[in-house]
Amino acid sequence: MKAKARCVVAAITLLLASRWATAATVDLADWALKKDADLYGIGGTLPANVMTTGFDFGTGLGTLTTIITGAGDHFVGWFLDHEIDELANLWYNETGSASGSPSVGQTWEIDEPGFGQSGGSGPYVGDIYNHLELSDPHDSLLDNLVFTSGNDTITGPDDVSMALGWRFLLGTGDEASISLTVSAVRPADGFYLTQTDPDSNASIFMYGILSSRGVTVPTPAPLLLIAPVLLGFSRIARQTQRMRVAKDDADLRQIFAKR
Ligand SMILES: [Ca+2]
Ligand SMILES: [Ca+2]
Ligand SMILES: [Ca+2]
Ligand SMILES: [Ca+2]
Repeated sequence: MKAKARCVVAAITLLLASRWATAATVDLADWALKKDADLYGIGGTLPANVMTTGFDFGTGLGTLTTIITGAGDHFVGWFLDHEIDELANLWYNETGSASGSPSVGQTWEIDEPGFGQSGGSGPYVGDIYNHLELSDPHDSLLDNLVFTSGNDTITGPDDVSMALGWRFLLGTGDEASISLTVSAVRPADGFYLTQTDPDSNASIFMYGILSSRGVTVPTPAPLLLIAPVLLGFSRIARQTQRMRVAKDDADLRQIFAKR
């Protein structure tokens, strides 16, 4: 019996070891926060009312909490560009989906992050980042769609990035707390976004909640006109910030091309 028990323990240990060995690697390549009129991004510093202690900026897993006060309309939106198993199968072999129904005032988007690098579904450039950047307390431009940019839609796979936004109204003395979580564990219910690497058979899940005292959700505003000049300047600034990432991508392509 003792030998049999030892066999069972050994089998379980082997199973657990193999699961650890095959666990996918998740990296956060880029992030941005739009808080009311202000945009924060990679290489910059987040404002003091964003709590990051529960979030790992290396893996992009954990919880980010933003506290908002001040009477009037508000917008809080997060853009996160994760890569799953980039070293094993690169970053553009991934897909995304939305599950459940967003809450009132909540918007979302899953798209290629805006660089249209080679690989994935070809010459396709997503508009998710521009949508986050141009959202404000009066309107969220997040399109509630997967891999759709203007009139262009792809089925993927491609480079997946995800965004969640909230519009809400605060009265005098009100306070809102927006918690955004990215986890490798699928939520039991509620609205959430999924990013999947089918080659790694691995997924991450992004969801959030707005909790508040005395918050009401404003009615939707008409679409704002996009300011092309503003868009151009911000694209240049962001591309400069992303040069390191782009270089890493180029290095990886060279490595894989040699294989
Ligand atoms: Ca991948
Ligand atoms: Ca889009
Ligand atoms: Ca990426
Ligand atoms: Ca990605």
